[in-house]
Amino acid sequence: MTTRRELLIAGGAGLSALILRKAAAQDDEQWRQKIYPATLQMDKNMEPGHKPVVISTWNHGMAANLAAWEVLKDGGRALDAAEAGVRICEADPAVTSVGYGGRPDRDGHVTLDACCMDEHGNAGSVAFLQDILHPISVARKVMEETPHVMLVGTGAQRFALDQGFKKQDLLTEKAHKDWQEWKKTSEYRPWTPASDPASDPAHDTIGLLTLDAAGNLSGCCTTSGLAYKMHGRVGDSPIIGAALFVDNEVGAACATGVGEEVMKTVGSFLIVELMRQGLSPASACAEAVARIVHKNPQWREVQVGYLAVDRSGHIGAFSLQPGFQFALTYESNHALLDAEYWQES
Ligand code: SD4
Repeated sequence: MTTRRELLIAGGAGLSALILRKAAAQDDEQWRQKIYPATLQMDKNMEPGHKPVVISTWNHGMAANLAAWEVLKDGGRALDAAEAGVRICEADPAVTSVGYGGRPDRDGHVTLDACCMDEHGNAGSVAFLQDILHPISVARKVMEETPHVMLVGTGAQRFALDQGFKKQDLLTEKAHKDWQEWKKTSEYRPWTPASDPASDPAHDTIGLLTLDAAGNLSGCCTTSGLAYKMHGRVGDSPIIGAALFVDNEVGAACATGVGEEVMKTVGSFLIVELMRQGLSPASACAEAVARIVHKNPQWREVQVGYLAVDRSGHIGAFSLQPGFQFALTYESNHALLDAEYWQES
């Protein structure tokens, strides 16, 4: 039998795609009912979208959203709001996977990945950047001041210093102590559901999406990456299309979790393209998680969470494992919510 996925691939363009998608719709519905029933129910009861709106990953997204909201509520630009939001986490030493206070790699270096995208499809990114407090603002400078999209390592740092950013040691005493403790076993485990089912302090990248009053979308993502990663490892967070993608005609998506899984499935780009084909933000996020499950037999060992917003302000969230929370802010609403997660059929 032809699978839904084959039908989608076969139907690459125009009318034939439409016909094939319709033919697949019934199978599709049954498959979705089985795998993510709550998301589907949410789709059916989909309320009108919200504009402006901010959505971001994890508990620390609450503070970030408030900073973003300050910009949006007065009619500010989505990109300015997104940058203002994630800068809060970059500067907060209590957030152990972003900027200052972030856990180091296994050699004791805090190395930063960040990217941003605006309503025009412009993108900027830095990877493996060290000793700069606000990598997101360097990424924005790359976007706005250079002909490039991505700068890495010492080149990114040199560019940041040229732009007036100051050097700062980002390894806090606490992160240093935790690293020393980790070195006693040097056991590297990006995520272990059995030992830490509800939350994982090694996972708290901030991805933040904004829709402003003018109807424009933007997004930012910033992280110190997976704790105790190999020196030189770069995750999904600075990769346009993986941890972040924005298409003003359709929507925006961002990711958190084990970046290798997100990169291999180009998660955020996939979500935006699925929304373009008509999936709701929630179903598109669920489908992106389904790709990981489909491709990786070890999927129970990793966490990935996705967020999405469409251009009408409908939002979606979905994760591979339980425990993924996201912050949602619009009008007088400001809440931390649990994402739906993959159910084994
Ligand atoms: C990475 N995606 O470096 C990041 C880590 C992360 O929540 O999202 N943690 O792979």
